[in-house]
Amino acid sequence: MKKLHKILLSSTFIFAIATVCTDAAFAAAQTVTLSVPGMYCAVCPITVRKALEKVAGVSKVNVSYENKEAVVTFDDAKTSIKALEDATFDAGYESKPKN
Ligand SMILES: [Cu+2]
Repeated sequence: MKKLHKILLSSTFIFAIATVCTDAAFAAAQTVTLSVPGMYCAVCPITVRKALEKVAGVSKVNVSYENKEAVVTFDDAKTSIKALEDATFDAGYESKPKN
């Protein structure tokens, strides 16, 4: 019984470490480059930028009209690439992550 107790304790310990590491990974800032092909004039990038900045968890947005892309830094514990795509779509611009 004593041995089993020890095993349970150590697995709890490992689980605790794994949980801490997972949480830290989830809190990491991610950067994604979204292709936004629908931008057709100098005002479009401003609209796209404002739409992305409204998303909770987004910390930085850089939109290039010339490259037709938006570089977004976000907390992936608070938002997702899908949510970013939805935000630009709602503003009238389709976007998808570039690779
Ligand atoms: Cu425009």
